[in-house]
Amino acid sequence: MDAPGREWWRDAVCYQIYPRSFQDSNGDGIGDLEGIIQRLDYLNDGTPHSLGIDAVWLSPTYPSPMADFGYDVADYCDVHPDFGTLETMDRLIAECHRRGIRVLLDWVPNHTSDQHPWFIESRSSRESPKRDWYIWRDPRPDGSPPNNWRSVFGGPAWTFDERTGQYYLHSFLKEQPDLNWRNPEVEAAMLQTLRFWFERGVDGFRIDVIGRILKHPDLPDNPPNPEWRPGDRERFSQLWIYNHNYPDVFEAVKRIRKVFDEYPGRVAVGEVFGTPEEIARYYGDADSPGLHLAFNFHFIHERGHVITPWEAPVLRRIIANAEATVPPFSQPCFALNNHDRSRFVTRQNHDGHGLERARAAPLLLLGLRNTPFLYYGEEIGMADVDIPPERQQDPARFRSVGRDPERTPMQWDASPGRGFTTGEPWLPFGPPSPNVAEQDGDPDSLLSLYRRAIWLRKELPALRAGSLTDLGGDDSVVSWWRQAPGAPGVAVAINTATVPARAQLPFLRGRIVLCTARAREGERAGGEIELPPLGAAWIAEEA
Ligand code: TEU
Ligand code: CA
Repeated sequence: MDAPGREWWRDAVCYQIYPRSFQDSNGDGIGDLEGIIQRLDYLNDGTPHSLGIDAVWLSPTYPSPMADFGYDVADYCDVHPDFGTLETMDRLIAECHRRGIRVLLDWVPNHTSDQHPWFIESRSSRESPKRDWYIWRDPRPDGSPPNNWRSVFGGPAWTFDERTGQYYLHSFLKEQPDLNWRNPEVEAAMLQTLRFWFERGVDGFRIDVIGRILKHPDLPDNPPNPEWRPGDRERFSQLWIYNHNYPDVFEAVKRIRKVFDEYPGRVAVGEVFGTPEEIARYYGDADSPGLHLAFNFHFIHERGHVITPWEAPVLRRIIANAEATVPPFSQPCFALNNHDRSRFVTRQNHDGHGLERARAAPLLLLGLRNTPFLYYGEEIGMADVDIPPERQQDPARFRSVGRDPERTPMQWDASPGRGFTTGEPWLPFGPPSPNVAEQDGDPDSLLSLYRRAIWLRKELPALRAGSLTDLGGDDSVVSWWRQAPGAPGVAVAINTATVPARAQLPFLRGRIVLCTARAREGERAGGEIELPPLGAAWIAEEA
């Protein structure tokens, strides 16, 4: 399946499935593992009629009270009955592997559910052998929490437990107590959960909020953020220096990596936040590696909650920063969407041109030197869905509506159940278009563009594995050049302006192999080409 000596994940196109929302197989309105199995041919049937996905990442599928829809894990070594059983997961892994699709699960090491047996034991008494598995502290003399840390989802990061008279720390919901990674027993127990799944054939993990697992040992107050203004989100009111990307995290990551190395071919992809330098640090060093890959979300947001504009100079800076910082033994890992963020089409629609930008998006994401992650529905241009107050599910309210709008069920067709369910979906569908059925046979559809992009990437070594050189560009055009030994070079050019623009190419003879305007594909290209408004193209060198 792979070139000898080259790890599969370097060439892979990955696809995030939010299991509740991909395919329901039993009419309860909740997506499940059996449903995912039914849809695997859509992801990769070995032909360019399918998307050509190489790996799926499933958001958490473990037993959970679902306070945070599975990111509150009650048992790391089982499957939630809503999704199936361990047997279904074994079959899903086998069915994926039969199609050459790798399987990544979601590992949540920072916190468990408050219903996890470890926490139930820990909170039972101050003398519990598991007391120190979580982070318990006495109140301050006035009864207030031990420090000023705020929860990511708002409110204090501490909850007082009447029974034992202490506070416990939770970086997210109070139903998600933080594990104490300074206790070696906790680390050992968590690492064992990785081995459990590796033994069952899982190919790797996306690691949830890895940057928070170790805090400053003294838990000091965080300093106020001087840039914060009333009305900004509360969690930005302080600088997270003692509970986020704290230096000890980077050493723990290396110990976690060693468990991955016990099982050949496995990959660790971290959900990390920070500057390009902080992201790069998660990869570790050549002689003591950390994560294989660390997500770079800068195309979504660079700092805090400010949406990254679709502007050539900004995109160019993000690419240059990643190229300059990620160590040479690995490569960047970009995503334009995930289950926590407003979808691209909506995010980039301030002037009504969101869908046009969404056509250029795959040429950016799949044209970069990186392991790209798509989010289900991105390939058909799904937008955020308005959720009426009585249907809202997500308890996290850092946006007024939480994260439900980007988590709505996959739209397979325009039927009442959208091909997703025969029952009542757990979140409303929104309008029946876009959907897979309407785009499937249409060569001009976004879905067809994604399919062509992914299959071309497999065919062109320069795109899959080549080096990247910035081609300069200007305020309208961001462009770069991909090159691999013995293979035709490929130029990627993206016009972020709403008027036509010209892109300079570094060779005299080439051909457009992919374009947001399909009619342009096959066109010969000289030293420069004209790009349509918000358009993009891949141009391959010809001998
Ligand atoms: O997210 C971590 C996280 O901090 C982001 O959710 C982000 O800060 C947030 O969306 C607000 O901007 C991960 C998971 O992806 C998320 O779904 C979980 O809720 C969270 O961890 C807790 O496990
Ligand atoms: Ca179901």
